[in-house]
Amino acid sequence: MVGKISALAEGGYFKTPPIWMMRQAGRYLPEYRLIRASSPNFLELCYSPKKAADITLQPIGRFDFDAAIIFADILLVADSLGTKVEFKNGDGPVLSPIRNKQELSTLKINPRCPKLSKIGETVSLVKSRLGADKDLIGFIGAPWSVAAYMVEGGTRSKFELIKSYLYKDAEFLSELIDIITEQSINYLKMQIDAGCTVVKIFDSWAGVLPVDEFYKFSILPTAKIVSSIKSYRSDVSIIGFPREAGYMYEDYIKQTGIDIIAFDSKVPLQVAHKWQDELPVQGNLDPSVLMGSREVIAEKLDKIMDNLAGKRFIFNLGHGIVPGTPIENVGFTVDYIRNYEQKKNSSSTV
Ligand code: 1CP
Repeated sequence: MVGKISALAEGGYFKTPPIWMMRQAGRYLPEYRLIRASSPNFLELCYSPKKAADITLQPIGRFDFDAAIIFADILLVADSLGTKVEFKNGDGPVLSPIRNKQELSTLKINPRCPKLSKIGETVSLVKSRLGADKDLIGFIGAPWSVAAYMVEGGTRSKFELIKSYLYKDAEFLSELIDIITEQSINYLKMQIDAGCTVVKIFDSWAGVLPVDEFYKFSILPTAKIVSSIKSYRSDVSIIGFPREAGYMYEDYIKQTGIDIIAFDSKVPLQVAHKWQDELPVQGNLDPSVLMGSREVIAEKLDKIMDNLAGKRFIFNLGHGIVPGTPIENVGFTVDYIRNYEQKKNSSSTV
């Protein structure tokens, strides 16, 4: 038996689309906050297989999502290369920055990093407890997005510093991206060996790249990762998410070799509908909609389903769930999508 996302990537179709949500394990869940309160260090929590497996399965227990995504973070790759990474409560990540060749030379590619092997243990634990009808999603940050945090030393709204390197020292940037790419391939292979059936590449900051640089620093490294993974295990499906890539989504789809495109809330549904002739699409409810009334949520879900459910589709958000999201609205959304077909048929026969 394969999960629905894997089946879609292999050409299957479901009238009722599979559903999961980005950041489905996280702060909007009281059961997550409970474990988190007893583990002040976020990275240590990621490296605790038993706790990370419990967290991964929390949203499956509550909402019966069609896929579990391993509780971890895209910045673990930076940590594994030797960068100091800290999550200060509420302020996002803080990293020891990599801004010159000397700092770059401190990074070490490590195919059997003991810390990352903890994530392999999490994958195995989750796998043993997850129904065979569900996909288990592993992930990495795309090299560009991980590099953005490493150069900036944390989250920035426009990533102006790393963007300056595009033009003043592209060679340094290429070297950094190559190192991240190689370590990410090692890490993805390990997640796949441990039992992930789907992997996702989060290029969260792809949207800050201009056209030429988008080819060089988003598409090319992603294509390299995809071809390595495909030659390693051709049965694993790869989801690409070049967030806010705008007009560049189509080249990304054509040139990276990904199996499924995840798209953000700014992509018009008619555009995603056209992409469905080429590959399954995943998206794109704005996470803030889940803060709205049931009427508003239903109206937005109708629009997404009417446009996309007729072809290969995975229901998801356009970005991660916001911490203050009412849990009832997540449950309402899952039920609404699952009952949609039936509701449509009964209203058309009245
Ligand atoms: O305080 C806490 O409890 C930590 C909050 C948190 C969580 C729950 C962070 C910090 N990371 C995570 C888990 C996580 N991160 C998952 C697995 C859980 C799931 O999806 O259910 C995943 C897939 C990620 C991926 C991730 N981390 C991305 C890519 C997706 C995206 O949101 O664009 C990014 C950019 C990060 C970096 C990150 N991790 C955490 C923070 C606060 C940040 C910075 C975000 C930013 O720069 O705005």
